[in-house]
Amino acid sequence: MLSKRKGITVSRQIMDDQQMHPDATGELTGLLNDLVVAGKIISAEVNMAGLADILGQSGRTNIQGEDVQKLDVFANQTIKRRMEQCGHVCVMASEEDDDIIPVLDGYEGNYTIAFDPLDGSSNIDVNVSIGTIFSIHRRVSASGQGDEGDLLQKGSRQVAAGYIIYGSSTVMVYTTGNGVHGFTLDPSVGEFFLSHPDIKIPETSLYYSVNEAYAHHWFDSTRNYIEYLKTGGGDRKPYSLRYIGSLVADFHRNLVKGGVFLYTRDKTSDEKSEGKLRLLYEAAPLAMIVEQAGGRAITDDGRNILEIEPRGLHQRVPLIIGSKGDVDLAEKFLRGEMG
Ligand code: AHM
Ligand code: MG
Repeated sequence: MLSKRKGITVSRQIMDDQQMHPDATGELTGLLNDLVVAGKIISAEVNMAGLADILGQSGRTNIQGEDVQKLDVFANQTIKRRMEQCGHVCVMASEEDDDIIPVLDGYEGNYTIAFDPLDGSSNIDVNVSIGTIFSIHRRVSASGQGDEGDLLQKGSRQVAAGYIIYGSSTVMVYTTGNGVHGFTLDPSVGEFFLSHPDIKIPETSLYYSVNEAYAHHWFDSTRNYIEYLKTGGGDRKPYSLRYIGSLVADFHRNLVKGGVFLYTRDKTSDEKSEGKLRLLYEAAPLAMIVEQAGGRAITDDGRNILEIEPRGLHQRVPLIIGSKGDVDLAEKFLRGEMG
């Protein structure tokens, strides 16, 4: 039925999702709709990236009437401002902030949001796709301002997760646990329209995404797995490497075309002893999306990402995510069943 409809807006889809939950109060719908607004504001700013230098910093103000800021700071502030007064959130966490972020007094709601405001930010200055990733849980505390405990919930308890990718076009992908849908922003009318209904990630692929420069630091299981993928053999085709260095962009390509992304532990560096990516802002939300699309997400010691109990807001986690057949194969190498 989904595919027969035409011109479906993201707001329409969010309301349809709500109707699948008879007890729903509309709070999650309201929250997601406010996130859509934040995404549009950030998208407009991203599209102006670089022009500030040409037009002159003082000559240009942004939508809030302020001087132009760095994009990652702008994205962070935009989401915080929308969420703190939307009335549906009790506490927030951002990859860019050390501590939990309160909401405005009197506006406390029943949900929490954790977000990476602009993932892949090292790519901002070079016109490579970047994106906002978000993860939403129902609060566990009773009322008032939320606390860290509300945010430190495992990924399997997420009620919604998604991302907005600012690329050749702006695309929002989200799930509320009833499949994954993608929407493309039509900038001429400022509306997201359904472009990728009920996304299913291909079962296996011919692409792997990893920073291969770290190969000499990898554990043998990772090295053997990648070697196996890229060398092919028998009637198996060799895989190709696709690595953008912007997780949200690498993930989106793999979700649509099939592929496996890895950021595993690093043998030599303490700093990367748990990989680089963050559980709350990156791994858990993308894991919910990939599972809803028929894929898998695990750590490099075979744990399901969605079952990890977070110990801290900025906890890092090794991540292997993508097409189910490719992740299953990685697991065999991790277990020593292949290699
Ligand atoms: P960021 O949140 O500071 O942008 O860092 C996360 C990014 C991911 O988007 C990307 O997958 C990874 O860092 C790339 O790291 P590396 O340069 O080590 O390959
Ligand atoms: Mg990031």
